[in-house]
Amino acid sequence: MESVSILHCADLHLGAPFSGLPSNIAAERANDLRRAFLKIIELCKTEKIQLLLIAGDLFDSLHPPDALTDMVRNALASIPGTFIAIAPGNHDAAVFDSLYRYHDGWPRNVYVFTGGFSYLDIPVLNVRLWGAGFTNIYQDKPMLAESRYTDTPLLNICVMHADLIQPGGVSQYNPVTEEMIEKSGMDYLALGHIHKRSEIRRAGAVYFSYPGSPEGLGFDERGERGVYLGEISRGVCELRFYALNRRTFMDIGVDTTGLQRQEIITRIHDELRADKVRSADNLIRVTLTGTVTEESSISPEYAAAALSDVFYMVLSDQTVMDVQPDTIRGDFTLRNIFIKKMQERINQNPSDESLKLAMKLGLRAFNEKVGYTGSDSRGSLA
Ligand SMILES: [Mn+2]
Repeated sequence: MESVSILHCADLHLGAPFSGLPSNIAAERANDLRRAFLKIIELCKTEKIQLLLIAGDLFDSLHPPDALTDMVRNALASIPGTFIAIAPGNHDAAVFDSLYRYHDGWPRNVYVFTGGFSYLDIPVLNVRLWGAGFTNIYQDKPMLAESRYTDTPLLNICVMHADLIQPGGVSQYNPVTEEMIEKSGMDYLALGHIHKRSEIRRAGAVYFSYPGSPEGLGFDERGERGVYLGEISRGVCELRFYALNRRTFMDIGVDTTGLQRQEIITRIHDELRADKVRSADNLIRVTLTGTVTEESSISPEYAAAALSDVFYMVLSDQTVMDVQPDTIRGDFTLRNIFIKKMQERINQNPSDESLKLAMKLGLRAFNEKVGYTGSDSRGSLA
């Protein structure tokens, strides 16, 4: 049976600003996205991919910088043996002055869907290639449609950016339901938009999937990330997931109750070891909960030093401090007065988190040098 080898990717978001991260970390992440793209190009060569499907949001913005678009076009031109289909998404919609509309600027092996649902035949691949492109950041009418032209000996393969919704639901991002997919008559539907990977799914005779974003774009995009690749023939879909993320976003929570400082750090390292990428490449958010004592309390500076092998770390300290007044030097110490006054104010305003933080920082000041430079949400760098 005739089959075609495909690589299905989506949501690379090249040029994303990573504005929530410090500028040097954000610059590294921008490089990581370019690296993921170039890795996809390399896979097309090594895996002899005949059809590369890019299901939207290849770029993070409507008008990415020339240096970026030149890099992308050169890379695509470097795999002339692979046919490339791009379906613009809501982030890189084919608006009137979109780079996708400068047809001369794209290599001959690239086809961009810059409008409504349509197809082109690629007889050499035995494929009828379907797709649609966003022409605006919103696309509230469904683009996928039934067509009698799917009645062909060619394989019907479709690429588009679309939001899979429940029947009766709504979306401004090209809504599609399983029922619509089933009726589409496709052999494979390559979707983009949802950044969390789906399994290879099936609606009736139609296989479909979301590969997700190949590099996480924030702490809500955790775990292994990558693309789908493999062979498709009529009634058969043999795609496998290929992880290519350079780094992993991780959310690490530790209940500090009863733990020493070093034990808390060990727990964090244990979680880091469970990930497949090197801990030096991870972006972690550490949330501490439970009760700490002055001795076990972890300052941002302590965490930064103890986890200096991690690429990027942000500490969210939600612990409650178990405050013990001085007993050795009698009751009337500066420290005890501070504790008493702070406790009174906390009792008056129990919901004011800044008072609890002030208590923690003040107690730290009695014990050690305090070089506290900002809120708990600031990160520290390896
Ligand atoms: Mn996206």
